[in-house]
Amino acid sequence: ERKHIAAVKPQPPPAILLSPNHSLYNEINQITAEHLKFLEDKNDDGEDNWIMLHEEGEMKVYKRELEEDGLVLDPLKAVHTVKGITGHEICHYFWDLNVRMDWEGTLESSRCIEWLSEDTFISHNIIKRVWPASQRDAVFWSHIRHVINEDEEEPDTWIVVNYSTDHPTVPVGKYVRVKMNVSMACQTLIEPPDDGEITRDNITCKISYTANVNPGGWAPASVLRAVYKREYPKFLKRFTSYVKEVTAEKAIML
Ligand code: 6CM
Repeated sequence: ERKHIAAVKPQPPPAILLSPNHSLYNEINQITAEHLKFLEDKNDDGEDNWIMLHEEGEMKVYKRELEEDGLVLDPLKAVHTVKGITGHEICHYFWDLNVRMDWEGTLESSRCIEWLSEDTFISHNIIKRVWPASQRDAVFWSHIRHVINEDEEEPDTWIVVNYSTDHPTVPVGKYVRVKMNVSMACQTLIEPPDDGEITRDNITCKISYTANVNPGGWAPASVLRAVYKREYPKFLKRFTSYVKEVTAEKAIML
């Protein structure tokens, strides 16, 4: 059954669809590989000091407290399991800039500044102002990739990485520039029905999300931590419901 599914799936490229001569080629492959390695190590970074921030049904959000020069850098990770959607769908909608503003609650605007390749673009994002801090913006590349599992019995992984970069057309100006390293990775579990085609009732998506955000300049620690505690669970709920809603009547993207 599983072999049949694998056989009809298109084969993904082994790496980014970008010329190896491009100045970001190594960085994008390396950062993506680091996220995949962290997943393979079962999110174990050698220390067990993750603090539970929020738990709701299958969704669990954790943070580690980290400050540098008075700036809150708390790494965040979350896991979630959602029925009825695939990892390809989750990653597709997380990556697709055309729909970003349909589910994003923390951005004021988002626009593409350059396409690097079919699977990667750079965007400029203006973040909603949080009182009493100055308003922030972020420039990052977004890369989507399908990673085939060498073990045929194990599910493939879909991953999106959003990673801060510089771009000559958007110098730091009006806003404080946030630096970030974010990943959304998914695996789809398929429970094949005894007969007939696979439907949305037969699929479950396991999601791992990580965010390392540097606010880039002074922001009151207590306000920032309160914003994170409220906004990350809200984002995960809103985004996954959004994907369920928009895919419900569509063909399954395996
Ligand atoms: O991952 C998320 N969204 C992605 C697509 O937009 C992208 C995120 C980019 C923005 C990350 C900004 C984090 C918030 C920074 C707050 C700074 C405010 C300072 C004022 C504090 C007093 O990867 C979902 C992001 C969900 C964020 C909660």
